[in-house]
Amino acid sequence: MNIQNYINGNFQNPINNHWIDNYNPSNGEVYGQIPNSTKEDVEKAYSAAKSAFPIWSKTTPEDRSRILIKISELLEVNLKRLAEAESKDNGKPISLAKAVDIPRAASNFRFFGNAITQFASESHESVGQQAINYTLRQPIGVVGCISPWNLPLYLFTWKIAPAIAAGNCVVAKPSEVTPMTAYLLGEICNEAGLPKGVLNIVHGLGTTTGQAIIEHPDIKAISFTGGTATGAHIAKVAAPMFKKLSLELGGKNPNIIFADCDYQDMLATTVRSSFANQGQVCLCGSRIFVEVSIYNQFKKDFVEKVKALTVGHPSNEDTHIGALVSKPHLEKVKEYIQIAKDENGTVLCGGNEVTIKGSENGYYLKPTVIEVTSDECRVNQEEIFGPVVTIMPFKSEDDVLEMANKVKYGLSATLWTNDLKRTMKMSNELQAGIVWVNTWMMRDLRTPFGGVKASGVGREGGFEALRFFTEAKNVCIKY
Ligand code: TXE
Repeated sequence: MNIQNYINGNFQNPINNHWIDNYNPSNGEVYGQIPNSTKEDVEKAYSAAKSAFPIWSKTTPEDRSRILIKISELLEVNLKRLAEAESKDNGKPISLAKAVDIPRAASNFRFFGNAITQFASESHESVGQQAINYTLRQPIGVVGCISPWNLPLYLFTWKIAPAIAAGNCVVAKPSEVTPMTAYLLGEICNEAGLPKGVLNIVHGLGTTTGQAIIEHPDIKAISFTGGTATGAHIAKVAAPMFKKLSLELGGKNPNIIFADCDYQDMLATTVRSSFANQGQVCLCGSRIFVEVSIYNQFKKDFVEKVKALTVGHPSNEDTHIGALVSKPHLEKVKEYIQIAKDENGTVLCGGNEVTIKGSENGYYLKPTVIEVTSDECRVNQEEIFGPVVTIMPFKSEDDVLEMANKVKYGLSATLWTNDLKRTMKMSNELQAGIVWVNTWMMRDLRTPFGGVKASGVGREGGFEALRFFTEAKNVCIKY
């Protein structure tokens, strides 16, 4: 199926009529084409957004809210169709797309549709000076949203929903690897009555289409989720233009297990936090540290559970582990397994590709557990972003804290313990934007979301996102 750009409420071909193949990771076949958009297409999208801005930015929060909630409802109505498209485009198990990705996209619109009606200005009476100060929260104008392939509609809408809720108009680019549900979102926005030009979706490569968005002098803010190297590049390009940036980048998250935890709960969740979406979630706990007294027991039980996971076709309801997103990504992950072996790591299970009958050219890899002897080896330091985790024992709180923090990333951390003192100490000292204690991936959309160090700058979620997508202006009136 070929898809088109969505500009000014219309679906259209790229100006140069150049196209990129879109692959189905479950069988390695090309199943459609997407626009290979250029600077000219981005300019067209920008013009549409610019024209829509004066009216959209003056609509009431209630009017915007009504449209966002309508989009949310239509995403729910179309859940099955969207989940199937997402699973085919990305390789993720259909059960995951149905239960998590698409419902979350709907929640994003519902949440920000409601949040904007509660996003109140602050005011202060400056006692003694006979003045009153208040803060206007004004939309920025035209903003850029660029999203990755791992959670395609989930992350695309996580940016778009707050941007338009706050009164901005958007030029957005989904990943060229997984464009399908972003394309379908355009249809839904039209049906929900979103005015033309408020959202414009341009498809294409990062280095051309994405680059045109970040270089555009009048796109004043960029919300980006993707790789750390791309984030650094965006920061460099954007700095001389003083663009506002929100960068959600890679992670190498520690999963720290103490002997006093609820063992069965921890075990089941650790399987999920290691391999959900084939380990292609920036929040996956890819470095597992286990207190030495339970290390051997954990190793045995964990490997047993991982071996029982079903690697299969993404459209099969029983599949736990679907296909990796692309051939180059599969090759990258396999390279890391070799690097682990070269660095004296022991592959406890997995480590090799899987052939699925009827889909022999799909990108399937067995979930892989590697026992490492040093926390400093490359597989423990670099983001692999696949179904590969490392495990190693630790002796004390201080030892594990040091190892957990000794990476360039700082997105999330998971802690398993029932000791309150330890919980407080560790959660204060772990270098991460999110710390989960005795759970993983439990999300409340009101909370701030983002990382420290090489995991990015800025926070998404709740009022943080609405603050990002607005400029604060102080007005001081003397009376
Ligand atoms: O990401 P890219 P890739 C990590 C993960 C993965 C690695 C690379 O480790 O293996 O990043 O993945 C657009 N100007 N994460 O190469 O390139 C691109 O088109 C503007 C972590 O797929 O960063 C896509 O839309 N845009 C992550 C988006 O950026 C550009 C999720 C992300 O692509 C651009 C995904 C440019 N010059 C990968 N170059 C997470 N944090 O969840 C690329 N893009």
